[in-house]
Amino acid sequence: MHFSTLAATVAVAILPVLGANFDVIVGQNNGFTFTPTSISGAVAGDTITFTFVSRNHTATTTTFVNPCPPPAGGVGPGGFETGFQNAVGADQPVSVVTLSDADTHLVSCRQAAGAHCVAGMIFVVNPTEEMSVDAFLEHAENDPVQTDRV
Ligand SMILES: *[C@@H]1O[C@H](CO)[C@@H](O)[C@H](O)[C@H]1NC(C)=O
Ligand SMILES: [Cu+2]
Repeated sequence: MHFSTLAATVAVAILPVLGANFDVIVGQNNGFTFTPTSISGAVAGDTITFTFVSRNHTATTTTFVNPCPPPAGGVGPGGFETGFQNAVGADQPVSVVTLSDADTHLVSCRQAAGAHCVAGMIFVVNPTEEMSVDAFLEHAENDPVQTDRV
């Protein structure tokens, strides 16, 4: 084995495995939005860095059919929750979530008892043909729980 190949092999064995990071902007242009609306190919150990740029939002895992509002703490397994991140004023808070699997996760904001969610504030980790951004958005916008509540 050539020395440089050996050195590279040793380095790979010793360095910790670093996951990929996905950047998501929350509330761009003061909207009820996650930008981008989905990420694909995310696996365990990858991170999502949510940067909150307006209002006061969360990124919280929820259910596909009745997503609004997402429950505090998020829906598991593999669920996550950033907590409320207020960007009113100068701060643009950042919340980093580490994924524990490569599953599909449906994410929404739980501000205002689900009103942001019904307004279309949704995001999908690893969408599928069935659990697509469009299908999830339709469930959010038509959530009967929220309709009853408002
Ligand atoms: C953000 O929203 C939450 C939930 O409505 C609220 O409890 C919290 O006080 C808000 N934070 C700020 C700084 O306004
Ligand atoms: Cu929100």
